Amino acid sequence: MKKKFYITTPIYYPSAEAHIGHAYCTTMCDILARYKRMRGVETYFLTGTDEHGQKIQTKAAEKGVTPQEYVDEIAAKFQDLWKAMRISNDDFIRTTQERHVRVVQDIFTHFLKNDDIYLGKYEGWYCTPCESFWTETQVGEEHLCPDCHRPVHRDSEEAYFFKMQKYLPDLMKLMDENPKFILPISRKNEMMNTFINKGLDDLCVSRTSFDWGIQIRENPKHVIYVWLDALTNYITALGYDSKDDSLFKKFWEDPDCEIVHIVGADISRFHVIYWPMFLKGLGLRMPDRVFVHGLLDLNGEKMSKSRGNVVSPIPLIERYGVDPVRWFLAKEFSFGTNGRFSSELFAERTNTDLANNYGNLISRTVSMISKYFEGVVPELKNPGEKEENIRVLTEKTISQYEALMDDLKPTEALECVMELLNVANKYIEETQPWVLAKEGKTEELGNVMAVLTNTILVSTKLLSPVLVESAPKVYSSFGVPEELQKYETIHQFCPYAKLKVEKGAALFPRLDVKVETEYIDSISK
Ligand code: ME8
Repeated sequence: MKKKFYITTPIYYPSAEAHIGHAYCTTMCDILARYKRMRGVETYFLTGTDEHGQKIQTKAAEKGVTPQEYVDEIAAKFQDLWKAMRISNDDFIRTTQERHVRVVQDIFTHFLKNDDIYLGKYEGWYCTPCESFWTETQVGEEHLCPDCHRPVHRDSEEAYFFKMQKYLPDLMKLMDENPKFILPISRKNEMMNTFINKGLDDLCVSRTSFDWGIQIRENPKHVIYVWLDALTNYITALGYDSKDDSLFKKFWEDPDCEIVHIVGADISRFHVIYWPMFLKGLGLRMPDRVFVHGLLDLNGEKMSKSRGNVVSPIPLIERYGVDPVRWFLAKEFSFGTNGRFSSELFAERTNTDLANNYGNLISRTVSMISKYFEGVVPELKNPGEKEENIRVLTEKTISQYEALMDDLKPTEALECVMELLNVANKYIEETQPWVLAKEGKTEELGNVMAVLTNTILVSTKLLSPVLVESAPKVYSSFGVPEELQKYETIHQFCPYAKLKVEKGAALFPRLDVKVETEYIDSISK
């Protein structure tokens, strides 16, 4: 494991309000960042908004506000959502900020001087009312604008291009030498077959048909194409090419920092092909991994504002608290595959994992310790085979969890913890503490309570990157001092003797699936 960790989300377009799909990616990054911090890895977590481009300009005009006013309002909403989701980002970059704009202009100048970029002509099908170029496939045989459906005509405009062939050998080498550069591994073939092997045209990196973008100093009628502007956020946010570049030195230049970009499948090619080429042109190191996560649909349909089917996380958080929402996103489907949100899946996931497994174990254990030991966690004395089995399983769970988290498989890591909790629930059935109590077998009964407490608190540590609100509540109901909340103590077996437990309200009340399904469906629009 490297000593440092730099993790990024895509910077989202503030062209519409954030929905649960955006929250998905940001939450997964947050979980990974919190996990690394918990392991003592120096971590930097970046998210932000991608604020330039024609779409934003058009939306602002429709609303009768300036583009800047428009993005200010939506960027603030994104930030509010991240607060509500308890996202622990270290910075929030906005591409309209001066710290970004100036550096992007410098980068463009560098590319021009370095002969990476040349001035040429962009040719395509042009729609005059929409001021947009379209490709052959987009206009179809009838040659109609895919947006307004009016006829288009062949046209060309002056534009700058980035030479794609120049760094292609470097890109191929990068992919060959680093089998984990694109993750999941299956995405690599897709990338090679769909894009790289078909040949790469030079990338158009400027536009003259609109002006809401970063101006090219050398030729001010051009603005920089939004992807060159957007991708560079990952370094401008760290202070690349600025007076204070200490974060850049620390989290980009240091080979002992693992750099991970998490992106949705819709934008993987920009990160896997263009971004490494831009970095090569700048003479900078490559990220370690580009992890491509799947997309979330709503009841089997693609989520989109225009279809009127999006779910905002806010009403869910207001009704259920943030943890069930974070849990659903992390656990419902494996990171890297496509998934689904539906009201039933949400309610059932909450019930199965949080109410019936984790929550139930906690409430049973707390009640039994209160009933049989006056609320004081007993000491483990002369443990038997069952206790030893759980100790071994706990160790195995910890190491599997760590390996899976480090390998960017958080869903599977959480599943291991759920299995440990399941075993602990079964251990109650097997040992039947109520019988031990009746028979006066106090030492055995105490051991069961000590082992259950240990299992709960080890699991709480492992789940704490996800369950940010509940983990502190569990610690407080077991009276765990700060020292024992530290991750370093995780390998101690049953160090919790003499702590005083306190019965509280159920952490995860069981949801009535029918009632909650109706409620959630009423707020999805
Ligand atoms: O593409 N399910 O911004 P964007 C899961 N500005 N994730 C989803 C999702 C869904 N239904 N919908 C969106 C852009 N996402 C550019 C990025 S980066 C230098 C520039 C997530 O607002 C997913 O991570 O369209 C996807 O890649 C990203 O939001 C796209 O956000």
